[in-house]
Amino acid sequence: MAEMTREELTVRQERVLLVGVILPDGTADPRDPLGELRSLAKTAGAKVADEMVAKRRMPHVKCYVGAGKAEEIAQRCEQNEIDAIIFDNDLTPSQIRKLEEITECKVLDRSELILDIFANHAQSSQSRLQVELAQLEYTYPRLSGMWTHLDRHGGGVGTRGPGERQIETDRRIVQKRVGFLKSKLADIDRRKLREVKGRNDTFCVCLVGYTNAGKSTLMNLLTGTGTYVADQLFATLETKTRRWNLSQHTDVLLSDTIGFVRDLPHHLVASFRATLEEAIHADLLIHVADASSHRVAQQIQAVDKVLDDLGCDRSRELLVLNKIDQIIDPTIFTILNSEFPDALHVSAKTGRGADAVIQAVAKRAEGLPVRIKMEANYRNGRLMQFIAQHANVEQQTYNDSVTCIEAIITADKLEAIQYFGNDVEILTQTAP
Ligand SMILES: Nc1nc2c(ncn2[C@@H]2O[C@H](COP(=O)(O)OP(=O)(O)OP(=O)(O)O)[C@@H](O)[C@H]2O)c(=O)[nH]1
Ligand SMILES: [Mg+2]
Repeated sequence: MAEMTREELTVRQERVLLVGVILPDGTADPRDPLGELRSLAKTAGAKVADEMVAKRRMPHVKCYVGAGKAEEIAQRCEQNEIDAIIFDNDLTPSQIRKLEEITECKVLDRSELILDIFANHAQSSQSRLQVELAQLEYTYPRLSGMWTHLDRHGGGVGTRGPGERQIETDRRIVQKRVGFLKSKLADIDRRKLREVKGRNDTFCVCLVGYTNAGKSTLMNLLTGTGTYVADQLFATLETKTRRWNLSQHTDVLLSDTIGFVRDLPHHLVASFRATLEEAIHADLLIHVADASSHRVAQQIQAVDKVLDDLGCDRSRELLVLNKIDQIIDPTIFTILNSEFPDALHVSAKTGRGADAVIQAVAKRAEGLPVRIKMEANYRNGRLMQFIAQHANVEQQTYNDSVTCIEAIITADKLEAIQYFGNDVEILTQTAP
């Protein structure tokens, strides 16, 4: 069943017509309403052969667009030898069926297209299960409609036609599979949660942001590793975690996650919960945004919405405006500064601004530095080693078995020192 769904709805190598219906409360870009859908379609491997935009006050109940427009779409499909029509809006199963009937073409909506991309990009068994679940839950209602034509050959009132039986068999198979996928994913979820919670001694930072904002590029810049980077949407589907050496004294964990997009299908967010577990439990989120996009404010808003839905604590968020190397007009900086006064400006490509990111993260991870004067038993080898590694010792004197140390140390390490035994005493604590 799942295999059939995937093949049924894929648009790879197909000639497609893009259709955008602009509604008064729509979130599409007014300057280029189909821009994002075009990128999504290309990422999915489709050949965009034609595009149409229509304005409506509200969706038409039967086929989303009006009857006249549906006919026009059908004509354009014939003229341009279109295989599939992709709507920028989310359609109901019956609207899709009606449009397929009128146009004699395969019709997909925006969520199905995103699901198609995810299905193509999913590599780990976990992300494959997640995509399959989202596909079954989202696309099943429309596929079940494929059997309704058989109903006409059924018996009279009260008898069950072959179509109806088929729907029921189908539904049972799908429900069983959905149950199986959910329980497998719940296992993975629990395992992931244990893994994330098990790291409670290490500060965890997670990169989040709109797809194609440059999260993976920034990850590579900061940790010096090779994560897959591509100028396409949803290049990253798996979460990758790396150790990031922030300073002489501190290592943190940095995770790169899946990108977000406006109107992300609800089922997809739910299914990818385990992948986003890192973001939910991170000590700090680095929200990466593409400052060179004129849609940056809307993209930031879309990401924040998903983070809120996931229950992330946004007070632990650091906004990073990336791709500043592409901004030539200085007035853009003035606008960005007034809209996002606390954001850091970086270019993950050239490395500009990386130091400021490191410092900001260090400040959160380590807390403020303090000057301390402390006494301890110098035979406490683990403590002595910890201090040598994590503090800048300015003076150290010995008196019998007691050593008196003056040092500058960050707040997090100072807290850790209290756990090294009863023979440790902090005498004074002042600003450095
Ligand atoms: N000019 C410029 N391009 C950048 C910068 N950072 C990233 N890019 C480019 O933007 C594209 C997307 O970068 P990625 O790092 O894959 O973006 P991502 O946020 O990880 O994207 P997904 O994983 O698809 O969500 C690539 O072509 C990068 O080379 C930057 O600072 N300046
Ligand atoms: Mg990426």
